[in-house]
Amino acid sequence: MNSGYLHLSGPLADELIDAAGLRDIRNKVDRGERLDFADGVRLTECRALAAVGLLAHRVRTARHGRRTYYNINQHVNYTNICKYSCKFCAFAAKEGEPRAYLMTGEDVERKVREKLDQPITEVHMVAGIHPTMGYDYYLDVVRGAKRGRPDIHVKAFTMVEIEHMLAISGKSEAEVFADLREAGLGSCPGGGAEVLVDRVHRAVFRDKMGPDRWLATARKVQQNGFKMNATMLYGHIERPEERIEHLIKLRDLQDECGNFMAFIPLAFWPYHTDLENYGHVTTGHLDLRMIAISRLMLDNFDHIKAYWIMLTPSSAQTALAFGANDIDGTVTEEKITHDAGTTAPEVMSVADLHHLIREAGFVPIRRTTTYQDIEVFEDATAGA
Ligand code: V47
Repeated sequence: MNSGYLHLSGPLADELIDAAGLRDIRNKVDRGERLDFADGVRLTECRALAAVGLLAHRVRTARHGRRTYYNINQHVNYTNICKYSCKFCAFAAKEGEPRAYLMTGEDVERKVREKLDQPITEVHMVAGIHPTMGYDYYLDVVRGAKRGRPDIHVKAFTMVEIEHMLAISGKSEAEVFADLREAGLGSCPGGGAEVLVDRVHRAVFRDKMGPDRWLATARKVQQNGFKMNATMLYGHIERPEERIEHLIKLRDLQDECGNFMAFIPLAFWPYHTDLENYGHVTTGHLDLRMIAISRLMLDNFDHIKAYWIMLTPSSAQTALAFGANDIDGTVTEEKITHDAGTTAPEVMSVADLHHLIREAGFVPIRRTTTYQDIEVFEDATAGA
């Protein structure tokens, strides 16, 4: 495979991008210059999706070549009981409802132990905001995971959960982060950001934390030495320019703190939510555009993740040629998107992840949560 394929550069590629009206943006991208809000809006409007994807693929291959990451992970959604009633969520339940559940630290330990036969390196834990469980409960679920598998990386708690802990702990910020570190927290996932725009927040996320509080909590997490991811929940009532506003807010915070690892655009699934009859499930077109625009706007993020659970495996695979360099992991058991009707399976084998990555022309790399290589599968017969 030559570098022409890799970077899709040269006069023909340039001509295609220019014909799409993106010559000035191409020049900025080739010079490594930052794109501004107006550039981002034009990328949302450009009808020639292939040209937007080509530009994003250039950035992706310049950073990562054909390297494409995945990990062997396990999701544990430790409770669905939540004091909030966000319109976009099908997962949350109120106490006493038949579908409500609450895991103890021991339950989490058992869940993690159930999978000891698999080479899992990460447990991803997020949940509802329980109205009455105390601060120690959150430390217990982390400790439970670590007891179950002491060498596992615990990536847990969205900014909503972290802010809640800070509020109920009766302790200082530094003490709470020290407690979490001591319990075994390794990093934080990117959920809960939804759309970092007040209009959207007021309409869909009700009394849950708004954009400023999400960003302020992410700043605290990063200033206290934790790495984290960032997400955007797109494909509901937000406008294209609001997606760009969201990306620029994250880019600004990354300039300031620098501890975001990956950005993950999350495709909204509407079933069993209050937005079920609002519009459409996201399309392949929008999913690929979101990945590409994220890669182009977030010049200070190392990784763009195509989360196959929300994108579906087919779109996630295609996204690898539109700017994404990570496809998430085996996942094992996922509730949030499945409650909202995703058609993706609940688990993906390593062989299937390798197949998706290889068939699209990329090299699978099994990684740690913080993007250290565990194994590079250059040879088509290795490890799959
Ligand atoms: O915060 C909720 C979203 C998030 C729906 O950091 C929905 O590596 C689609 O953040 N349709 C949780 N999405 C998932 C998450 C995540 C996933 C994978 C990897 C990482 C990471 C983080 O799911 C929530 C919310 O934004 N969500 N409801 C729904 N109906």
